[in-house]
Amino acid sequence: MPDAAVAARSSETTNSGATQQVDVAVVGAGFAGLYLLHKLRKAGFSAVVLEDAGDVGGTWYWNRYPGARCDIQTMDYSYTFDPELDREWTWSEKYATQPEILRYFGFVADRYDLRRDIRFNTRVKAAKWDDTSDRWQIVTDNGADVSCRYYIMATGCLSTPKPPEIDGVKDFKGEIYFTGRWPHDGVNLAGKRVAVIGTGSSGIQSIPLIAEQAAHLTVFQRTASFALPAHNGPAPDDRKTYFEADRAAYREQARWSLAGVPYPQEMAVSWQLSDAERRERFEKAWAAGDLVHILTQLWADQAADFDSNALIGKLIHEKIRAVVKDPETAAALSPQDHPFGSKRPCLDTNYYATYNRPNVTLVNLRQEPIKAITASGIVTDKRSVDLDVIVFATGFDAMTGAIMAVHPITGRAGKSLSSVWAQGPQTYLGLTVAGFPNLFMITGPGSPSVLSNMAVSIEQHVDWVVDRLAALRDAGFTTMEATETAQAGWARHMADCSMLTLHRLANTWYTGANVPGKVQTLMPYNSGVGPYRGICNEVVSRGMLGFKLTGPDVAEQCNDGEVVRLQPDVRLVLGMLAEMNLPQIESLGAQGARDFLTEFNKGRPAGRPVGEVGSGALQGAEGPLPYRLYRPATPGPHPIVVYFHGGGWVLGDELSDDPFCRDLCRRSGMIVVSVGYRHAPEHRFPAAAEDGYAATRWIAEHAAELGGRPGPVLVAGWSAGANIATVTCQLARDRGGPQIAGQLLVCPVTDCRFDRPSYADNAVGYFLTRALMFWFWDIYCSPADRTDPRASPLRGNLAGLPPAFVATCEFDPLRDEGIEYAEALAAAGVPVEQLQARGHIHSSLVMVDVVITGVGGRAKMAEALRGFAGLPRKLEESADISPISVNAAAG
Ligand code: NA7
Repeated sequence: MPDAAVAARSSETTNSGATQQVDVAVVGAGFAGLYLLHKLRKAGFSAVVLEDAGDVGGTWYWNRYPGARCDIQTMDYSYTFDPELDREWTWSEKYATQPEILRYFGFVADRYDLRRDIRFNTRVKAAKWDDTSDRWQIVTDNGADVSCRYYIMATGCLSTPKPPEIDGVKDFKGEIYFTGRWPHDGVNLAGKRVAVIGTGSSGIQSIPLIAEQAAHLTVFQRTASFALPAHNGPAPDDRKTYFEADRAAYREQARWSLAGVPYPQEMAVSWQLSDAERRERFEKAWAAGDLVHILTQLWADQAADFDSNALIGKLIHEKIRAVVKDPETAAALSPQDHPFGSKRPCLDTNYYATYNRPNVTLVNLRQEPIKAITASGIVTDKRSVDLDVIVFATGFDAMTGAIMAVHPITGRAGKSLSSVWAQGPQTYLGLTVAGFPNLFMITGPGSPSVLSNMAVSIEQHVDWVVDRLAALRDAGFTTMEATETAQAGWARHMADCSMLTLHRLANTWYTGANVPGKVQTLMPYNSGVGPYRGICNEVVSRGMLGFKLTGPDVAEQCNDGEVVRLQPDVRLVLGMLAEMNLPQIESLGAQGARDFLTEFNKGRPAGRPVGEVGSGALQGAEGPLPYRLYRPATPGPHPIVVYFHGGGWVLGDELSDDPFCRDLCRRSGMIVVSVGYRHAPEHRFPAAAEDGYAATRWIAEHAAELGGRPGPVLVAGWSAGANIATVTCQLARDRGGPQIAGQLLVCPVTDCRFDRPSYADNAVGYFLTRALMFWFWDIYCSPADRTDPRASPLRGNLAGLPPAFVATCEFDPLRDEGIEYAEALAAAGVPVEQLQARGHIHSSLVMVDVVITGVGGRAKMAEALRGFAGLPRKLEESADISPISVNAAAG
């Protein structure tokens, strides 16, 4: 049905006694609720929207404080489901004011004749699932109760204001206002002594305008926010031109982007840019006045890396100092306690300059907390401020508040949502909750919601939910419920994602830290609307994975499981590789595969700087071999790690694991010497193994010349390189040296058998394939030689080997032989630490600056090397941000 014709369709609701019977009840007539109603009607469902307010608009109905505006460019904060609607409405400004946004919702409601199915001034008092009828029973405070098959919370993320939490509010004799519940006919502040408590977006937008009216304004600030000038006015030409060039393409790009606004993925990391280049990017972002721009376009690691993020903080502090004349006030306004972007940054108009006005005072609550509100004003530890008006800009019980606190929701077996969420919100996809059949949330906790352009996220949710309801109906199902397995998997995925960004380091409403006693967890999904959309689509394409579907006349369907088991960044990398449609390496021949690897490696981030990089030649088993040496910036002599690169004994060279060698050198504070051993097919088994041993002996003998610490060396390697490293340990033990203090084996090849489960489970799809391993083995080693411990070290004598650190990855064909080797070492009495990297693939741990969730693992490997060398394990205090578990399995 064309969108414009939907208005004519009536929602055929019926009244049975005092109860209104509908297919779907929706709570909230804001951005989400309006589109839901339209889309439900279009899909042929009867629906009612229950709305507490007197009209449409949701958060924009209530938030009428002076200066209230959108902080996503309104061109992007619009419905896109109907291109005609998109064309009929033109925003007057880059960031529309609250009244204009409210007019837009009124326009939408009129255009699709939505109001006739919205019950205004109607609050839901309770919602209960009835197992016998498979329906929700909704109790309202105004008019008929409602019985519905599906219940959808379109209650918004920021709609339940937080209570003031300050003693004495009731004693105050003056006027009290909440920005989130501002009087509709405005407030006259002229000539009054006004206080604003709170300096989030609402405070920062309203303070400059309140200061213009009030006789005196005192701002009570607990946490300074980062604010950047909005530079409001007409929509900027560059964005408008981009949009108008191809509106449909622009909207589609937004849907698959990170934040719901089309911007390219920034590739350059902070340390690759000079100071001047960084400043130039920052100035451009500052001039753009666009949160999405400054949050995503400065440098690739700005949201993930603490040090890179701190560079932005310093540049913003400079800006604040340049505007605010009083240095003490400027310092108080400069955020020091959270990374930029980890708490919602704000857009302002004259915010910092407002503090230069003679009628404005900033009170820094970190230095003088509020003691109480009294009849005449506010008393802090250091002063008493007499007031006529107090404005609370103190924020919301975000995300869960509107769903949970508004009314009791009771699911199966009488369980209440608040009891199920007592330890934090549990959802599947942020859309559904196990135990609450046919209950849906639009932009609920666990979905991108507030970390995205809400418009894009809302439309995606509404489309997904209504399309599912239609598909359910067509298949004869009447209930849909998330499984516990799927929900637990989503919680794990959310926890993995939360390690990717710095949000966890801030006290913010994103984590619930603003509400006393609220369980803290990163509530929005932080890995982007595009990836999230892909996951929701995958749930459908995999047969409604993680949902149980039932109906009176059909067999129950439950395709149980977890939709994402990979680490989020590994999933992205694999997705990008799949899009590149790369050839099968084994089809290229040895030289072709080597050329391919060289080209492929050109696309990865360059390794980070170390003290010095050198190269030279050493003596291998049958002649000179090239090496690359990485020296730390710290004074030596350093212990030496002899490193063997990966590549199946066929590919790679002493340079091919360059970023990983640099990372090992930086993190361990040791010299890393990467050896260019000989490859098959030119030099088949045992050339690589014998070169490994000879190179280690040579390096140990020439340690002092290399600037290293004389004495035992360490060995390390990845994949086939780890095979060479551990074979070297066996040979060194049997051939009288050199002394090796420890071995780091990353995803090692340890045996020639291919029948372990990991070979079957991870045969394809995780970069290193079973076919490629077969090819490597065939080229390197004839079947008769493969059981030789120099090829299959698992078959050798493991007693008396140096202590080992063995890292394996869950989605790697080599996983099981690596674990078996670690266990065999331990059984032979060798001290072993095992790292089993959940959700990772064969190359995860060596993909430095690409697989961020591998950082914790890389830190642990470096620590292990230091331990082997007798150094304190930690080079520097570094936050452990890895979801990887390390089990000591000491022999
Ligand atoms: P926010 O961003 O939660 O800001 C609330 C502000 O109020 C923030 O500065 C809080 O400091 C402060 N606050 C909260 N409680 C208190 C008490 N008890 N005492 C002193 N100060 C307090 O809400 P907004 O309404 O400004 O913005 C919400 C979102 O709307 C915004 O992010 C945009 O997405 C649009 P704290 O930081 O907790 O120390």
